[in-house]
Amino acid sequence: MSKTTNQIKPSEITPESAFLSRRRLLKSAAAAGLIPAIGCDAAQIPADGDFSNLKAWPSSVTEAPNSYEDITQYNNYYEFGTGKEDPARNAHTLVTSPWTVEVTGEAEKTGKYALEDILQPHTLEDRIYRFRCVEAWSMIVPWVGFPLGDLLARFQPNSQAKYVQFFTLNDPNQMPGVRRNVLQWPYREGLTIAEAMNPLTLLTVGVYGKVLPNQNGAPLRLIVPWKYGFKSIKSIVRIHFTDRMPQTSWNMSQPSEYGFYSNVNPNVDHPRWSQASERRLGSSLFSSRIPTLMFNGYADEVGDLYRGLNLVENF
Ligand SMILES: Nc1nc2c(c(=O)[nH]1)N[C@H]1C(S)=C(S)[C@@H](COP(=O)(O)O)O[C@H]1N2
Ligand SMILES: [Mo]
Repeated sequence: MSKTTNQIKPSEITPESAFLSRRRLLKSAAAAGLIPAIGCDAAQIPADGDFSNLKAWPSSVTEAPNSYEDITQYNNYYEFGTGKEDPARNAHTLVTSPWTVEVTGEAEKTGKYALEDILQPHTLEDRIYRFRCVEAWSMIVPWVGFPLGDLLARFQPNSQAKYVQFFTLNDPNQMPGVRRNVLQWPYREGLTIAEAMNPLTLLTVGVYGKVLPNQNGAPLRLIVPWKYGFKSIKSIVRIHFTDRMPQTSWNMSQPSEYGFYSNVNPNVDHPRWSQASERRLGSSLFSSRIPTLMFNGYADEVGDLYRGLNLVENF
């Protein structure tokens, strides 16, 4: 991966080894009953960018995480350009504070919420997830966040709320990429309400124990680890509860290639390439590709959501 002009000083990054050993320490302390399994610290964006008291999530994958550099220098964020190195170079113009999220549609408590109020009652967790792009590269990422469902419940969605739609900021002054019609802006995505409430679906504010860099979707993004990466929408400014299957940017641009569900599925190929295997980012170019797992390896957790659904038709 080549260097960019927007390098984060090494001194600002928790060394990966220190981060991971702190994580092991937390985990064993929790197992020994030394610290409560559920923390009671209210979540907030720390001024120094460094989260503390993260609760280590027991179900994290044990594969070695990718490097901080892989995760933050090779990105998809079309609002800042379509090249993989464009977001790290360009996303410094995004203003992430103050940040407001608007809640609309089929819920009791709609309105505008400051980011602080969104985060306040929640406990942040450190979860190491597999993350796979539809383009067949993948990473292992230690995200910081809390279950989206815990937030959605606070808005009291009503019985008409069958789906949830999300929107990214759309500001040509901050986002040079939205001046070109490569996608329909604002970037939008959606989930069924059951997918949104699944405990794996993570509302994400950090990576490697640090506040999310802009290029990874600061200050608030989704991570849906059993779906292709484009479902994991960045820099969310609106959450909309609806009774219909909502529009999603990639489906609008190319419906035959990008379905609403977009569950990782090695048996259903993209029309232009195979989805049976993937290339783990950062591994040697000469190493062979690894097989892609059904639901990206999360079949035990989410398989029940799709019982009886034809996954070839509902791709
Ligand atoms: N708003 C917005 N969200 C987005 C995208 C984007 O272009 N705009 N790209 C998606 C795609 S295709 C992927 S693979 C992931 C990449 O996330 P990462 O850069 O943190 O690895 O973000 C997703 N979320
Ligand atoms: Mo992607």
